[in-house]
Amino acid sequence: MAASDAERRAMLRALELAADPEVPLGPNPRVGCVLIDAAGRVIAEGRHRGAGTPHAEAAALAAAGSAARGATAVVTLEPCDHTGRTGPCSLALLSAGVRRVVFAQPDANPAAAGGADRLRAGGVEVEGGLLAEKATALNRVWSFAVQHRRPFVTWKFAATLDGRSAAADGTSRWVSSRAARVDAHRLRGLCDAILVGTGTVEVDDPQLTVRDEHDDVLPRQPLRAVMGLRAVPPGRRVLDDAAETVLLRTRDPWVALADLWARDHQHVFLEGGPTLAAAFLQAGLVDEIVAYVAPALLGAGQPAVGDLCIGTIADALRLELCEVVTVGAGAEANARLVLNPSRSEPTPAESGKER
Ligand code: AOF
Ligand code: ZN
Repeated sequence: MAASDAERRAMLRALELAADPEVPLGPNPRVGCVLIDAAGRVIAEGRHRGAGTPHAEAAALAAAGSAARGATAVVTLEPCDHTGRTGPCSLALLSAGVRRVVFAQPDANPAAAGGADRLRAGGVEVEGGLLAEKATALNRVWSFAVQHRRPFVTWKFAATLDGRSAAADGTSRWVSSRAARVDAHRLRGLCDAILVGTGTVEVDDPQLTVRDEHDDVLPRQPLRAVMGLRAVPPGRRVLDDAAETVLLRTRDPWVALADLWARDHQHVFLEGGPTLAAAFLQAGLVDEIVAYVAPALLGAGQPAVGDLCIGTIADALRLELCEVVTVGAGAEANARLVLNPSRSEPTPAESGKER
């Protein structure tokens, strides 16, 4: 039976619960659940509050108590069917006597999937896919990471209009405006690991923390990861106690991501220099690009990305432009571009034939 209007309303509420910005980002998805009775009235609500805490369904069932019997559970993610940090929601819903389950996104995690089948086998009516795009968008990083079994990689860089990240004499502070740097810190804070190479640590000595607009270090910090075979010189700011730091003794992007994945990290903010960026791009391991472009020209100096071994325009790495916004105003104004590295075909004007 297709979803009713009441179930649709309940799903919109469940999505609201799932999107709670107070819930810390971590290895788990954002999930909300609303239990409604046969008349469409809300019996109880639940949301997932971070790794190790009850799943949204379990939270809603606990709030409903015996009133869950005969109810419909409306949940943003297919109920899980595994014992991970907590028990299977499929069995919890069955033993609570829920009559019907409506979910949005199918469980992307192969280890936990199968809840819909288990519930159907137990005699529960199950309907999947209601407002699935909204739920999937909410968990885009989590869905990608559990499917690919590696972290989602956002490569962030700041450059001048001619793509330079440092001037000819090596100076690079500050390419982007203050407003752009504050914006970049906000994005850093949404990731769970910041990755740079040993070269960047040696040359720029960044602290790699998330700071607010007053430059104060925020309480919750992503992991700082430094990859490369060179040792990190003592006294570097990345080794301070403002956040945890790991040293990944590899130059191989796949090895670095496997290590971060094994540590439960799902969203890597790649902030390395041109060599590291080129290595990740060539390995096909950049999933999103955030570029801050300053209205300035250098004409010489270090490019934002190193050699990609592309010799001719036909081989250019084509990017899909997803968003262009102005960050800051007046002298502070920079452009923020969000791009997707999936290859799209060049238009004839771009292909160089007309020139
Ligand atoms: C959540 N919250 O509300 C739901 C999840 O390690 P565990 O036991 O917390 O299980 C995590 C998996 O459970 C997760 O990858 C997803 O597939 C499924 N459902 N997870 O964190 C929830 N419903
Ligand atoms: Zn569950």
